[in-house]
Amino acid sequence: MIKTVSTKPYQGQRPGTSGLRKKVAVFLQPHYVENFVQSIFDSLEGFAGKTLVVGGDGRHFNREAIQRVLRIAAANGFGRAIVGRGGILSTPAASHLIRKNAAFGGIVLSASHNPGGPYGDFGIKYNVANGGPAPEAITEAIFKRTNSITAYRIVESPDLDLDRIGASKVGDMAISVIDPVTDYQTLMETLVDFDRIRSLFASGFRMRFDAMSAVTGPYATKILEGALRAPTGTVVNATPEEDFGGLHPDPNLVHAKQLYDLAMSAQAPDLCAASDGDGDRNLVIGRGLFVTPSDSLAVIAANAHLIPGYAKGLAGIARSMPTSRAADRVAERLRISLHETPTGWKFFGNLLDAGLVTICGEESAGTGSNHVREKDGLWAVLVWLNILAARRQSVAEIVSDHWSVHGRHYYSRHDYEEIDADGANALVKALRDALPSLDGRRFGPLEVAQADDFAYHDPVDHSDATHQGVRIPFVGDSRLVYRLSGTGTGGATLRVYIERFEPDPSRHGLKTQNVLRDLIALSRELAGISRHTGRTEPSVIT
Ligand code: VG1
Ligand code: CO
Repeated sequence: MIKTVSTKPYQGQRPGTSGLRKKVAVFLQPHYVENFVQSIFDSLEGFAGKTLVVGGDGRHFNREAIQRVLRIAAANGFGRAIVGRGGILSTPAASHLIRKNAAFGGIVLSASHNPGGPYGDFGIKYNVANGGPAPEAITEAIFKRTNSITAYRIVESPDLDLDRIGASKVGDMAISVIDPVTDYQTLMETLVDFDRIRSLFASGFRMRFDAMSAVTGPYATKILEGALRAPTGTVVNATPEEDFGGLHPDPNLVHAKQLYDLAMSAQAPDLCAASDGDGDRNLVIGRGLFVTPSDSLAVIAANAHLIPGYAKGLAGIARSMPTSRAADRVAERLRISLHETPTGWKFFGNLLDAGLVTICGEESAGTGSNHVREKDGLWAVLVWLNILAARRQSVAEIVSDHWSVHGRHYYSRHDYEEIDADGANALVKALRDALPSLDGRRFGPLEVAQADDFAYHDPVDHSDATHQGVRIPFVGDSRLVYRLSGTGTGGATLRVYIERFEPDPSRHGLKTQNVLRDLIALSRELAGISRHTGRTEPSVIT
């Protein structure tokens, strides 16, 4: 039943910030998926007879890809596969299943917040036994293998019925098709105070959760409207669609604009929230106030003692380098350690495994904790609900209270999407070359302090990651950061992160883009953005 099929390498199967992401059309090329999946297994050892978790965000090609992954896994000797019904598993739920079942690893099929459908994007990511994304040593080994692969192994078997819960087989490999929500919900019940949130909803608290026609729909409906008894209709766009209803499942102020407008309107519910394609990102907006993900991380950390799962205190906090330093101020006050890592959740895994940190976050709408090894969108929303239920204040009150204690980090990210890759690389190179001449330089009232190209030394496995983004801090705690995206599928995307610290509470209610105006202008001038990219304005501002 096992067939060996000869194949030839495809160029460019290098996993980026979070797995291999390409246009669907690229994945549809003959053997493209098979090459990559076989390359994953060729880069691993010791999985014979072990368990693999398989699921995806339900986008176009998800079902087909899962059938192929299962056939290749069976042919390579995995003993069992756990598959979400309908091929659906949110990224954090997959991470939990790997951990709970002591699986060898998992394959998550997702391009996350990227658009889906036949003309959209697809992605494949490998997660290791701790439930987290494979570290760079493994992703690089996989990439190497894709360049030399000559054959893959696959079993010949009929398609697995993905919609029927229960046991079956693909080749000699046992299959368990499971409900994707049950285990995840049980985990949430151990962390968050469900009784308290139920009484919050019973008291008339109103929220809207926009699942963006993506994977969190079933999770949010069952947990928010089911277990927590939020009114029916709280969760909108709750059915996962293969093309996300033709929209971009990215929970930011651009792609979740309707939700944002509602939150800013007279009819605003107490809380608006959303999650992305694969359920690992979150958006939190109070009535009249968008909470930046950087602030969200800081507020969650500062209030963690109100949440049963974290009542004993935090070991430490980790944030990706471009994330604002709001969390650093909380860590300082709590006298716990703060770790600054490169962009991408894979860099948090070792810190979490070693017990050095409890809570992690990224400016890109990612927040999570040691309960899994991925960021977790619905978890962040539940944690916010727990804080709101415990404090019985509005989101705006909680956040302004936070700023008055810690100061406010005004923060914005400007993305220049789908620019020419050569121009983008030239821009970054010019910035790097200019670094030695930047220290101490003055731009109007702004004086540069120790600019560098961020490098990370992992304190646990002692691996090094270099060239992780150019940091230009200024005296007085303002900062510019530049890096190129590692998740895009067309050209290059330049991300510019702009931050200004404001200690004075009388200046905490200003408009972010106004407060950052001079830094924004400087960000363009300093990097020659229009010269290198031909763009004078970013495509997305968050
Ligand atoms: C982006 C974000 C990063 C996040 C990654 C995966 O990466 O900036 O913080 O970890 O997406 O998120 P990049 O390289 O494009 O900046 V997800 O929800 O798309 O898996
Ligand atoms: Co995602």
